[in-house]
Amino acid sequence: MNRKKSIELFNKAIQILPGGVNSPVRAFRSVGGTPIFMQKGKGAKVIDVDGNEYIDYCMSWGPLILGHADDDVVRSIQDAAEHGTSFGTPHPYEIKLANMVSDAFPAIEKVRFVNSGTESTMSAIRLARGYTGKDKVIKFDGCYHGHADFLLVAAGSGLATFGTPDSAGVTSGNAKDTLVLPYNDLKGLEGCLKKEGDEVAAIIMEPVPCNNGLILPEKGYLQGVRELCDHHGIVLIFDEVINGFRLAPGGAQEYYGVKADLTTLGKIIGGGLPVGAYGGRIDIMDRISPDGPVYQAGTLSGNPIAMAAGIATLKKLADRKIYKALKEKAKLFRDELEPALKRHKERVLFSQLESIFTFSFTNQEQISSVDDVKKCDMELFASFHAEMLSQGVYLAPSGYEVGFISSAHRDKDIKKTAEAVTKALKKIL
Ligand code: KE4
Repeated sequence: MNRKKSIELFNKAIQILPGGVNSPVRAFRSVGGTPIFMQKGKGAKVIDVDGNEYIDYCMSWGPLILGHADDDVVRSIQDAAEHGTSFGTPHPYEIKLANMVSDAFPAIEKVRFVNSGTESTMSAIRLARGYTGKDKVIKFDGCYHGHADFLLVAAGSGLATFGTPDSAGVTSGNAKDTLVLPYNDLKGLEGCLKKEGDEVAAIIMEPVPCNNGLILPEKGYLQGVRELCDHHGIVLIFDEVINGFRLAPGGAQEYYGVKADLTTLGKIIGGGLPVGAYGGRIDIMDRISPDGPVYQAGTLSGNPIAMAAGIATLKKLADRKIYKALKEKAKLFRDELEPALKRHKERVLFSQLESIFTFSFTNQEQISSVDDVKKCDMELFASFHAEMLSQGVYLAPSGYEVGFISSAHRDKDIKKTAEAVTKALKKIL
């Protein structure tokens, strides 16, 4: 494929933007080659600056469950923009989107909008510490919760891609209150809480981790964490920035029937615009300024255009028909892949949960922990990624990320993708 313009633009970008990007994982560092500059997207397709077309499964890392430039979402943005972009005052759309979020997540009795997933997790943890008066926070290895200092400890996503679980610039003072435990290890958590439980303000976790590929919770694990939090008076924060409105309208909480005390959201609730949110039990949320002593603020929080995009998106998800369609698309994908996956079953594992999937180059039959992920061949993933690109399929440029099917992916897109996977696996394996 001709990528001349992307290369030219990248050479300009690296003069002024660190790594030529505004978010590290976009830099293609773990898959090699030059990042591709996109020009336009519609439905399941994206077109790069050289005019090459791809079927997209990165989907802006999760927000675009309706696909690119959904007509209703675009129209809602246009209508909102004509009335002004931002007022720094309350706006009716904030109430509307908040109620839509709460309708989907019964555990969210009150919610505060921010501008990113990072802001939502950072604020939720400050709130949990303010509410409990305790300092320590537990996270699980390989889960990524954005780039707040105290969470850049054994994180996944971009950091896992660079294989540097800690980040420079995070002081030991900041990291010392963050305990990192293995995911899916209830015994380990129980043991840790026996010692540290009295000092732990919160446990934050991706119920279904999607930043080290796709890791599935073992049966009873999430319920077990819930019970340990109840026993020790610990605030359970489910980081549903990816899971929320993806696994089901009510995210992992609806999907697995486990309620969190606080929930963080992002991505889908902004419909592709910058929106994050944290919310939960009213007795906790009432501690947030201006009602309570825990401070948190944001110039563009609840921005009316972003709210409008979120409202248009959640409106289409509310009738739930889309989730049935996504399930069928995901099944079609797996069925079409079956022969190739069987042929190469010693070399590649296809993991899938609803419309989330990942390809891991390993002979393992299941990925249940970061240690399992570390045994995967990321060099092979890089070759796979390049092969798929050459066949017009855009996967997230990292073996630690996941792919997303949207309601805009048609059966013929999925069949074409499965053919491309079959050819790519044949070539690289
Ligand atoms: P943002 O600050 O990037 O909006 O959200 C941080 C975040 C929080 N929680 C979870 C579970 C997340 O997955 C994320 C961000 N996800 C990554 C990719 N998986 C964003 C991509 C990027 O960093 O560019």
